[in-house]
Amino acid sequence: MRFKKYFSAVDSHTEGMPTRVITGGVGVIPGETMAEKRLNFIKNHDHIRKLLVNEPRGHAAMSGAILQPPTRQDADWGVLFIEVSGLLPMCGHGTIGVATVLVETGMVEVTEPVTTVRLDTPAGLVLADYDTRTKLVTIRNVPAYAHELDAKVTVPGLGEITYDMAYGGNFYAILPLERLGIPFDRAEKDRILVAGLSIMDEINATNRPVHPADPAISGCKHVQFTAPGEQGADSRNAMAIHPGWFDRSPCGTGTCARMAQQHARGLLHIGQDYVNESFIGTRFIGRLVEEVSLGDRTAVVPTVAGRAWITGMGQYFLDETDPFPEGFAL
Ligand code: PYC
Repeated sequence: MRFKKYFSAVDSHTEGMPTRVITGGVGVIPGETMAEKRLNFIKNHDHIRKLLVNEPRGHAAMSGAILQPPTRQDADWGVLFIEVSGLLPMCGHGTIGVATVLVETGMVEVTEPVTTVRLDTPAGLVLADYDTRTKLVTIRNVPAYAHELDAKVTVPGLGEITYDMAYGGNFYAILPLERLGIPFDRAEKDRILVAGLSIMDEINATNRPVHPADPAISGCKHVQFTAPGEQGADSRNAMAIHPGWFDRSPCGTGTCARMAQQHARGLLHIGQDYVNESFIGTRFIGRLVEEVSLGDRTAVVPTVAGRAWITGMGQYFLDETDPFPEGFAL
């Protein structure tokens, strides 16, 4: 046996959704900003992502974060978010996982009762307040905005679908699941997923969203099917994600996009809490804290709070004779 690659990681989950935090083995990715490092990684190092998230080391809904030195002086760490669909500009559950790992393993200086971790992400600076009394991590995300309300797309097998497109660190097509006549029920997950993937394909082919301040952020890989909230939640979601899985958490950037959409519709005010529930019943508490400009758009700054738990520490290897150097997906 001889190792070609060797990575160290701290595995965690945020309200059910995994974040494999890669603490060593990747090296420093070239780039003046985290956005540049993300593009460089996509072009030259994507085999590392595949190895770490695909089977047999990962699975079809695997997600992670690669720690990097920050590119800006006001940040503690830089982060690249990896998952089976590629490299995300930002990831909310991943940020909560990274902040928890950094604090609980002592990789940042810890202050009681709240430690603020400043993360340099490809989408911008994100602050994470870790509360040592409750384990609750509250992130202050990059600005979110409603990109288009009541957009229409014709989808084979579904007909004309009306949806809202909103950005919360990634682009989200948002629509009530009821509109497709499918019950909000995990037993229906296969039908929901097929519909979500068809909708995102058509949107990307005909009305691909592009970020107003950063054209490198474009395209829709997430469809947020909503259902009315129950027992104190404002909304529930089945978050269908490319290439074919559901977020297990309520989705941090998806919750931010949902709040921006609700704000644009006059249904959510600055300072109001918004409880978003996942397909497995876990919750994030969101809030919009201020209005800002984003290019030529009006945007909102969201916060999202949730908890993460460390599940293990791992060392992942690639043996030089391994026939699957990038893993595989079934
Ligand atoms: O929490 O932002 C999020 C997220 C994005 C994709 C999966 N989770």
